[in-house]
Amino acid sequence: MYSEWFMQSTATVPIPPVVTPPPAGGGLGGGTSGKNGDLNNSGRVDITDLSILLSHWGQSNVLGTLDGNPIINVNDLSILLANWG
Ligand SMILES: [Ca+2]
Repeated sequence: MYSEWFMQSTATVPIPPVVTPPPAGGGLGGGTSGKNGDLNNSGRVDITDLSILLSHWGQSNVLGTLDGNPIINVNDLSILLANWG
């Protein structure tokens, strides 16, 4: 019984992919694609960009922000979602 529990507890748990933040100096809004919110310069604003933004939520002066305010908050999220796609 114990060994059964042990085998279950060591089951493989899927690990989410690591999101690489944009390069330092570019800032969250400083992508080269021209789309405000394209944080990874992929040419699209999608779930990856949203993930990057959320991973820096509430932080200040980390990578810059989309709206120019130093704190990453709902204003940055709104800009990102407005440019979605
Ligand atoms: Ca992107």
